[in-house]
Amino acid sequence: MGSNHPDAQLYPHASGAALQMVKDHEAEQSLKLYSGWFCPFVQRVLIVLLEKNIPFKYIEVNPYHKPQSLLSLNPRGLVPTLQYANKPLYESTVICEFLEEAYPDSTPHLLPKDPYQRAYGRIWSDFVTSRIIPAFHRALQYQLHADGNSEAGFKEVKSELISKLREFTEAMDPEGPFFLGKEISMVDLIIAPWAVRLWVFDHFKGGLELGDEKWVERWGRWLKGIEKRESVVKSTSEREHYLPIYKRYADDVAQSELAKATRQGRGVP
Ligand SMILES: N[C@@H](CCC(=O)N[C@@H](CS)C(=O)NCC(=O)O)C(=O)O
Repeated sequence: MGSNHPDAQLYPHASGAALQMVKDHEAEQSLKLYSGWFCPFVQRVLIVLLEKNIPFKYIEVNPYHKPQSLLSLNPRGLVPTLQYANKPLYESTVICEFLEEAYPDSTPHLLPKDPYQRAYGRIWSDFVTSRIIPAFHRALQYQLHADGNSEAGFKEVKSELISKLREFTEAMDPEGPFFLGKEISMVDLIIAPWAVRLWVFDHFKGGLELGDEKWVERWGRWLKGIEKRESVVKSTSEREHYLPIYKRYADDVAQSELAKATRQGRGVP
């Protein structure tokens, strides 16, 4: 690992709306977030921090050129990594729930009070990480012209992703606009970074073609609420800078832990 990692050549920092957000979080704070501006797992945590208006310091690191400062906190060398009262935490979903618990007075509350609703949201948050993200990457990394692959195989991986999005959508509160109803909650934020990156399929893979079944209208209504959410907008960089990163996934040459896991049929690292 180190500077010769093939994915290390990245645009060096956030851009667009996210650049301003980074500037707003440059001052010293006891809570520090080690981030990669492009990383959807980081964006989960940023969305929670911004939603709840929790003070934090943003620290940009390149996780493909792992600095010692990151490795000494997180032996996995992945972002997001959080430093809280000088102690490290990692794993985006763990960090998101931790923030909810460690800042009980910061609103909105992202985990519902009702234990059933809370557990229900967790089932679907887990579904995002264990089913939707792997399906997203299998479809994105599929190489039509590779040995053993075919138009039918490509259709199958795209259909798999669509059917996962459908399952997720059909589990939503029918009225919404958010997953559990009127209020935004953790599960909305856990999937948001991938939902706002679905354009990669239009750009690199000829589109997903969700169709016009009933669930698509509900998905669209949910997505509209998420896309314009301030925390989502403020944690998103300019599309042109995501393009070279996602091109490496679309060409299936990315060497990130996630890209390798996808190739080997494993789940999210
Ligand atoms: N399971 C981790 C995944 C985090 C992750 O894969 N982060 C990527 C950036 S988006 C990373 O740090 N990659 C470095 C590498 O692959 O070596 C989480 O949820 O936080």
